[in-house]
Amino acid sequence: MQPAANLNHAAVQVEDDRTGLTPETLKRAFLDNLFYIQGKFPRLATQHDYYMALAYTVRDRLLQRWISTAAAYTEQGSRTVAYLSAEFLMGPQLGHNLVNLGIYDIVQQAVADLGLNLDELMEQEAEPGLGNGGLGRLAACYLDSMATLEVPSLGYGIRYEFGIFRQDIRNGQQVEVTDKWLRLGNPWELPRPEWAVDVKLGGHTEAYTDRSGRYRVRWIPYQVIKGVPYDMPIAGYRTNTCNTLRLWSAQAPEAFDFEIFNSGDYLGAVQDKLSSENLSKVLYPNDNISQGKRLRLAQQIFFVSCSLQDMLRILARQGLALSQFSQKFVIQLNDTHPAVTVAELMRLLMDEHGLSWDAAWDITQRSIAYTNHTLMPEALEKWPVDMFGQLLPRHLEIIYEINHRFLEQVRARFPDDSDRLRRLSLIDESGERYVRMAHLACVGSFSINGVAALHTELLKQDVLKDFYELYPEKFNSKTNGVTPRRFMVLSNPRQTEMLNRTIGDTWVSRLDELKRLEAKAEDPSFQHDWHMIKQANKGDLANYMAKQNGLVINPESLFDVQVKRIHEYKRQHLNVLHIITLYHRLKASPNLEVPPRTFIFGGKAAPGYHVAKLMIRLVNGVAEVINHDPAMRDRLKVVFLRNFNVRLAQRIYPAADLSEQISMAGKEASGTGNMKFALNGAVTIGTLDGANVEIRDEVGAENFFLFGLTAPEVYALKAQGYNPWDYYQGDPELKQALDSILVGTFSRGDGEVFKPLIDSLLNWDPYLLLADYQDYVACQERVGQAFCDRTHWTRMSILNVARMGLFSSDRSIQDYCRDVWRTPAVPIELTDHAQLGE
Ligand code: GL7
Repeated sequence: MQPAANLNHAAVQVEDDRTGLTPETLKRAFLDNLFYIQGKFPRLATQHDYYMALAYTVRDRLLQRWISTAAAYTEQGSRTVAYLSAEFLMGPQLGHNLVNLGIYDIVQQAVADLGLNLDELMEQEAEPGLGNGGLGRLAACYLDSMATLEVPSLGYGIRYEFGIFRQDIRNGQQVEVTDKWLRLGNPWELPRPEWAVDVKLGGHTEAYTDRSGRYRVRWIPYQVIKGVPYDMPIAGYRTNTCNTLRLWSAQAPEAFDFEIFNSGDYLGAVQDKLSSENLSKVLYPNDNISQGKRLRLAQQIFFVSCSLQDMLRILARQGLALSQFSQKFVIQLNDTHPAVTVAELMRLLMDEHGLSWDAAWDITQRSIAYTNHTLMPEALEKWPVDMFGQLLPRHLEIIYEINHRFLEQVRARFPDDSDRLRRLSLIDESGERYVRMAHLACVGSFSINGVAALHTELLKQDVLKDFYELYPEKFNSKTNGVTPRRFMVLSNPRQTEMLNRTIGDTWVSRLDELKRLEAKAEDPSFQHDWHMIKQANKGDLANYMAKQNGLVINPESLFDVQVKRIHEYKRQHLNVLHIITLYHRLKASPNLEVPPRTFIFGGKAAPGYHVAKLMIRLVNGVAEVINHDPAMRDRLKVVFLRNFNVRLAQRIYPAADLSEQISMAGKEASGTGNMKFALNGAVTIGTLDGANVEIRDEVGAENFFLFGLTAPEVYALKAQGYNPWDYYQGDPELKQALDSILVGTFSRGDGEVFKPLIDSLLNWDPYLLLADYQDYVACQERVGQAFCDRTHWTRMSILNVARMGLFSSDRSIQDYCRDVWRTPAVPIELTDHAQLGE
């Protein structure tokens, strides 16, 4: 270990402008940054310049904590969680950092004193949309909770140049626009080129004998790519901890390939550079679908290899031996996207650091834990063996060897069970041969967890049954959670203020304390205030919808909301069938007593997922008809909000009355939007799927609108032979709804547009919409009646919030720490920077 340079005499006197939290200091720092970082003065400055000046002001305060944190971890050699994820859906940083630093109000005031508006400045930030949906957002919530709980952690992922596409709606259809989030610069990252590493791809391997006569393998790659880390500070809520999210950006190792360059092929050399940089260019926009593209596999090995090499560097820097790797780090695999970790860690330890197979395997298995996030068969990653071997020849050899040893063990435990061997093998040999990434993750890790109680049970009984029989002790369940800092404090200031006034403000980091609200659920004046807050939030969203969609929305109407990725299993089209039914009923009986409703949708469809895109088109087609029907004015409105992202989500949850969580039971692993809605006082209509089950247990069956088949009923119905046609023929309202779509009522008379969607429902209906339709519509009638009794509804809303304490990501992280990671908290003291030179 090289000694730290003695900077003592040169220690920078950190002056108050970088760390101070008084309004005066903040204002001075802000102007200083405007002049000396943005190089602007007020007359020339844009709103974006002001945003940048403020962001740097906040960043300085983060860096003070960050440096103290890094110093403490380095000195103490603290056990660290390495959270590996292909996605981190971070959302805008400015507001969230202000909340966690506890300076939101002071900064709002300071900015106002300068004649600026904090909300407007926050609008300037391009959000880092480096994820698709729940899986990526969960990773972001977990970083927040790890920092808040003072758990040493490093998030590792990819710095995609283009995050999830921006969604435009033209003629009722989704249009994708590239997300150039880095265009105006990113004040929340620090490039660390000095910690760049090389990643090999392609080529072939050679065996050789080393000087001590041992068999070794060397890998001669076709291509080498440089990974450059960019660090983002992750501040805990009112702690001094500031952890790191380290995202890797791909670069060519040299500006030119000199061999090609010397041969005169200048453009070819530059071409090579471009192709290297493609690696971190764009996020694959699929949610719960695996695409099996070579570039995607290259992205996975890229960030996994960079991250593992980085951990080995840190280990060495702290003077620890390789054998101490699993004491220093626990690696959590966020789904199978980083599962190649198992083979890459083996390779690094054996080929690059000279360990034996057994020593390397021991370290690998002790260090890795795997979270499964899906039961969808099309999301389970598998790579054609040929493609895998061409890109990662050495890893394929290692996987074959792991498989060989693994199947030996299975054979010993279950003799004469070749069927079981076939099912468990890391290689799928039923047709074209594939590497099964979930199997690799299961064999290579000490812990396997699902993300909600039901999901874990289904993993044990079905998807990972054979692994459960083999390693029951590895399995555990960790119900997801969400951060109350972003999804309550930041997004719903009115409700936050009322909670603080009623039960104090400690609930923000101990969400169980919301329980104390229960005492207020019957209090008429509390109920009145609670209702007024919801109305004010709905008024804000109504204004936004007026601007975005040009619609006049009645804030008194029931806001019935479904926002999430568009997917057949999530069944947005079941929601639409209910809307059409209600529309037909109102047309037939204009005096029908139902409360006015505003149906709100939002969500992106994967660009290649045609049926999902048709579902968006259907929502917009129904909206066009209903919103233009004078008879529906003041009764029904349908709104599709474009470009659902973290920022828009924060506007929507606080304004929702009803949360739609209507996936077919057994398909949604957990869901996390369900939690965000309930924490903002929305009541759920939902199936017994994912975390809905636990949410209902917590809030009480009487405060939850349950409908639909259960997971066992779904399996039974499918086993007995499901025929959607029977339901179509047997229910006149259902038939009328489907027929109206088919004849073009919602596509300007064009009967072709929605034919694929309806054909699929009538002939196959894999997600049992038709089977659940009647119960759903009946349940929606009960929702409508309940909403008309304001006292009753408000009471349900209060009790939902009061009983949602379990669903904080802090609780999830505590569970991981206790059962899986065994990482003690490391409190951080703010250090005097002059001392850090010693
Ligand atoms: C998901 C699940 O679909 C979702 O139910 C879960 O809440 C989330 C986080 O655990 O993970 N799995 C998955 O592949 N995506 C998800 O959102 C994309």
